[in-house]
Amino acid sequence: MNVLITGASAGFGEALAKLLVAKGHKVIGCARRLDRLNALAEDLGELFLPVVMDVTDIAAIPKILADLPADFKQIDVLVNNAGLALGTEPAHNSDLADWTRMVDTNVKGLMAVTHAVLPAMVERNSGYIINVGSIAGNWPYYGGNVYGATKAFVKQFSLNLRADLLGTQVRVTNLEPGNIAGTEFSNVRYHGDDDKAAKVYSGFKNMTGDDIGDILLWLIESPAHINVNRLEVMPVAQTYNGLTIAKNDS
Ligand code: NDP
Ligand code: 8X3
Repeated sequence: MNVLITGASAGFGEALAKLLVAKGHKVIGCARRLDRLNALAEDLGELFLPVVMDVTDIAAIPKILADLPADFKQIDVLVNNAGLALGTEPAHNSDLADWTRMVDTNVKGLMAVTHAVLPAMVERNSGYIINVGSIAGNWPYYGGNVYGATKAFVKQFSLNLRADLLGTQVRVTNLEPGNIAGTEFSNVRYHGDDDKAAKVYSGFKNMTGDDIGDILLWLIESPAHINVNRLEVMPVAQTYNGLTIAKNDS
């Protein structure tokens, strides 16, 4: 199978690329940092094709795909994984530039790659799009504001894609992970404050990018007649916090 992964230079994307190549699949590994992709290519060999793609550069995406070498051109599985959170401040203290970048990457970038890849899947009547959403798209939390809203978009877009694909064999899944350690996610979210990022994962048994890679591999290798619509996963240490009331009588 040929699998295109956006955000293959770190975290979930990198973990999945390694698992896929070990199983003999071909991977088109996309991201902005070519040095990291090249290092992966050195490890993984010719089944891994490093491709520089910034998903926010929407105009460039169709040409990047059109220029893929012949044996990587057919995309059987698209894993829309590139994404980021920026900041944990409440909305009234947030940076508008952070909000805009999250929308450009998590929403518009994901839309653009999907738009470029989907028609060929429909034409072949076969293919699989896995969107990496988040629990933040399901559950509101303090400081989640625009990040959570982008992931709610990803969830509903995934479900609406399936509605449009009725009668075809093209599958769509929204994977909704909770708190996952060992990736760059929190380092990016805290704008490079690595101490703050590390504290997010201290004091409990973490899930890791490798756990998510395993789940993605399982989805990709699942039988072609099954569509997993949504899959929410969390470490056992994490759960819902419930509704709350700000009391002024205590
Ligand atoms: P990482 O920060 O470790 O990896 C993010 C990947 O996305 C990197 O490869 C990065 O590569 C790439 N990326 C970021 N911006 C762009 C862009 N504009 N164009 C192309 N690639 C881009 O994060 P995770 O692996 O943890 O997260 C992956 C996905 O999972 C994200 O969508 C995230 O929102 C989601 N998620 C993460 C959770 C977590 O707790 N870790 C939980 C739930 C969901 P480069 O910088 O080289 O471009
Ligand atoms: C990231 C998971 O719990 O930090 O999507 O929102 S969480």
